[in-house]
Amino acid sequence: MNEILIEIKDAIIDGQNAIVREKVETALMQGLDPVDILNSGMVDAMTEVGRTFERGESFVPEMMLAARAMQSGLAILRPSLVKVDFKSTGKVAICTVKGDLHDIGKNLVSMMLEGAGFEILDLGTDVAPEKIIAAVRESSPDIVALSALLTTTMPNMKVTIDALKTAGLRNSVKVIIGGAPVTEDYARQIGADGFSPNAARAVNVAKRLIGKS
Ligand code: B1M
Repeated sequence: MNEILIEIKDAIIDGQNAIVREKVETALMQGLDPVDILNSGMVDAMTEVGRTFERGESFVPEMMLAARAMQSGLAILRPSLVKVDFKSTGKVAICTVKGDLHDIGKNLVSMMLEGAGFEILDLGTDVAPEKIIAAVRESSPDIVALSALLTTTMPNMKVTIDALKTAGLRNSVKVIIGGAPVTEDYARQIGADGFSPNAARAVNVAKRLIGKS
């Protein structure tokens, strides 16, 4: 792996915000592909943090520091990942479901969708179905995009879809879901319209669902 990508990965794992920002800037100046910086340097770092957490070698504070360092790197990378088209491809209301505070993956999906010309309505993290319903009523998005990182919060995706049905809104929006524990099978089971295992593919799924692929 390119030396600077290793340095970015190590700095994220160590929670070194300033170093991450500086190294991402350097990598961009060196002409590295922003998608490689993201996938090989940054996402790899979070995967490693997850592994050490699982083995009991790191703890929540380390995860938080790494997440913060990842976000500060993403802030530098964002303009290079996102080049918004003039005409909106469609509108997406996106959030992490109720009970779930993980937002790095959701933010990446937002950025990729925004880069593909979608208008993004970011409802944030730990979002209750009622708030999503209110957003659908007020803003009429084409797609509701739900992210969950915990096996304990995944069921809130189904709760949200059921709430949309009860509110009589299910047929007015497409629902796509994703997040580390989520599978295509699960998406089918709970009646979602689409699933993506990563941020890049979420763009194709979203475009296909609204007939823009
Ligand atoms: Co948490 N955490 N965490 N955590 N955390 C995980 C998810 C965990 C797998 C770690 C582990 O044990 N190995 C584990 C979950 C286990 C499980 O459910 N089976 C876990 C746990 C247990 C917890 C707590 C319960 C810990 C505790 O307090 N005891 C707690 C829960 C808090 C809560 O949400 N209520 C907790 C807290 C936290 C922090 C706050 C410290 C921090 C989050 C900070 C933040 O997001 N702002 C954190 C972190 C950083 C992680 C890990 C290390 C990294 C997550 C991440 O950002 N990955 C994570 C371990 C891991 O995933 N390796 C872990 C990078 C990101 C780019 O990937 O989010 O998967 P990801 O997104 C991908 C795809 O999934 C997909 O595209 C993205 C880009 O390709 N995707 C979508 C995501 N959403 C999508 C939506 C789509 C489509 C694709 O369409 C709509």
